[in-house]
Amino acid sequence: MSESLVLTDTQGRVGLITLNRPKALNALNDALMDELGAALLAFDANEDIGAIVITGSEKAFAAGADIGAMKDWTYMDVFGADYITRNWETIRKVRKPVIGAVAGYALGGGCELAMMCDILIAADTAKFGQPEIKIGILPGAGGTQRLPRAVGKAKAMDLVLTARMMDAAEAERAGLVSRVVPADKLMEEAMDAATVIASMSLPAVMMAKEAVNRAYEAPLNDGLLFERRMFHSLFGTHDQKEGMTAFMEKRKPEFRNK
Ligand code: CO8
Repeated sequence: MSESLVLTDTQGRVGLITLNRPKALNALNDALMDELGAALLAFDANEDIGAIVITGSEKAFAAGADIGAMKDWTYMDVFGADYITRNWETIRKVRKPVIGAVAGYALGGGCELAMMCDILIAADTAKFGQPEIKIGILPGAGGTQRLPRAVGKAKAMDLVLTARMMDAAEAERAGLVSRVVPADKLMEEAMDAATVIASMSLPAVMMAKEAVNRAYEAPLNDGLLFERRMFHSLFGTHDQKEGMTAFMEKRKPEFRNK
């Protein structure tokens, strides 16, 4: 039997997903994306899990979609069928927070996958890029849309048109990643951040994620209204009462995630 292309593990309330195609630098093919989608949805549905971490290997988070698999595709293979696309967007269905822990290359579809995570923590070895132009295509899973939103048009255009890579320090300055840490501390940092998130009240965490994402999708007035309604609705939860009561009583809250 062939080895899984995606490994899963749990640590407390954190679900860890490791892309496991290291010899091909985690090049993303259908089989891997199917396994990744299934792992994400399983953790999302698991009430013992409060946050998810996705990582790759030391050398590569993922070096892009599998060029060998794509090489002979025709227009109708890509447009007419659901090759590769069928599980590309599954991560967007996940309602719990997803942290991307990136070491080494995050290129093409790998960078696009990273950008679909809610928080990116990078090792100082991380390299981000959208080099598709070098092989006669353009980014096809959000690279031309999410990258400009994250780093601005100037840098996105530079990366997409020249295919140059951006190192971790530049990615942090540009706002693509939230933290850069030494490579040997990457997993500790990512798991710690996920553990902190998973210790919060799940309804508040899920609504906060949804509300921040709204900022990318809605005009300010709509986003503000959405946030306000989410805020109101949390007053219907046990955890709001418990969180505020615990603060007043100077003790740790005991959230029930409801
Ligand atoms: N696809 C397939 N195989 C790959 C890929 C890839 N993207 N990247 C690396 N590999 C393989 C290599 O072929 C090599 O295999 P082998 O050992 O059998 O020869 C192995 O991984 C190791 O790679 P290298 O020997 O090249 O390692 P280096 O350290 O010399 O170089 C690089 C590392 C710079 C990362 C180099 O491998 C590289 O440039 N890779 C390709 C990067 C790239 O162009 N990525 C974009 C791909 S296109 C894309 O992602 C479009 C996404 C659209 C998604 C749309 C969905 C809807």
